[in-house]
Amino acid sequence: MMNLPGEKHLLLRHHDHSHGHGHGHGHDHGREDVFETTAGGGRRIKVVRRVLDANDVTAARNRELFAAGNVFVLNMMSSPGSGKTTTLQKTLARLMPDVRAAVIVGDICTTNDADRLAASGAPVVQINTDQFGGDCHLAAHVIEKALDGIDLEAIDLLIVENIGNLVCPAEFDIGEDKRVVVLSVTEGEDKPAKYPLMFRVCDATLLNKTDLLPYLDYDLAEVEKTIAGIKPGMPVFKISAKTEDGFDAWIDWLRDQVRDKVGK
Ligand SMILES: Nc1nc2c(ncn2[C@@H]2O[C@H](COP(=O)(O)OP(=O)(O)OP(=O)(O)O)[C@@H](O)[C@H]2O)c(=O)[nH]1
Ligand SMILES: [Mg+2]
Repeated sequence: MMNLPGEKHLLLRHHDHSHGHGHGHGHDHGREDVFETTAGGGRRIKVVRRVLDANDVTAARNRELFAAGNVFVLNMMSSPGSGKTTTLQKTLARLMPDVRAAVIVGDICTTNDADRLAASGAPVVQINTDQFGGDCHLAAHVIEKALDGIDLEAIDLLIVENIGNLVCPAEFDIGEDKRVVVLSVTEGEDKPAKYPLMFRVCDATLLNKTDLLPYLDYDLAEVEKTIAGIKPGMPVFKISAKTEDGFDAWIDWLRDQVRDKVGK
């Protein structure tokens, strides 16, 4: 499906409650405790990995669609405010129109990020999760629905800006090819050590807001050592999305990933 001329973005509000979970209601993505009464009256507890299994099935379906459309898909994750949207704005400006890109952006509320990203000229689909409890991550079935608004044949690169959260998005495969985490220097050196799963599942780290380093007591060597301990060999690109310092290496890496899959 092509975007209509002049259409800036498509707002997808998500109503499906089946995969949602509210905070304070036993926040558990992957396991559902099933209590069964046995013939003898005893109670047996089965742990069923229902939600994550269902997610994996949908993610595999998404992956097939991306392969058929010859589209490279990047899942970009971070804490709120680390600079995902700003990095994307600058990244799209460098890649387009040579690389034909589209964006799916997830937020609990507002279309702020879609409005910012639409200025790039890329088709943008905003997902708001507020209507079903404010899910803190994008699940594969949400991406599947958002794909209704994107013509995969017309793009080479799909970037998913996940919901700002350093924990939950790391648990959900959405069918992407690669994952990157944006970590800003204002968050503190200890964040990779405190939230290791995110760094373990990612293929590159963008260490952002380096323009602020002169004003901080930030130990770059320590954070790089911690990340290397969690995911040996993972590239860590030191960037400033504000000044675009360090962007060349990041853009080269991303272009290589796209080229490896889609051949351009
Ligand atoms: N100084 C400085 N500020 C930055 C940089 N990158 C982003 N910011 C600022 O940080 C704030 C948050 O940036 P966003 O790009 O909105 O962050 P985000 O990760 O998309 O935020 P959410 O989508 O809400 O999770 C904004 O005020 C940006 O202008 C940077 O490299 N340097
Ligand atoms: Mg954002």
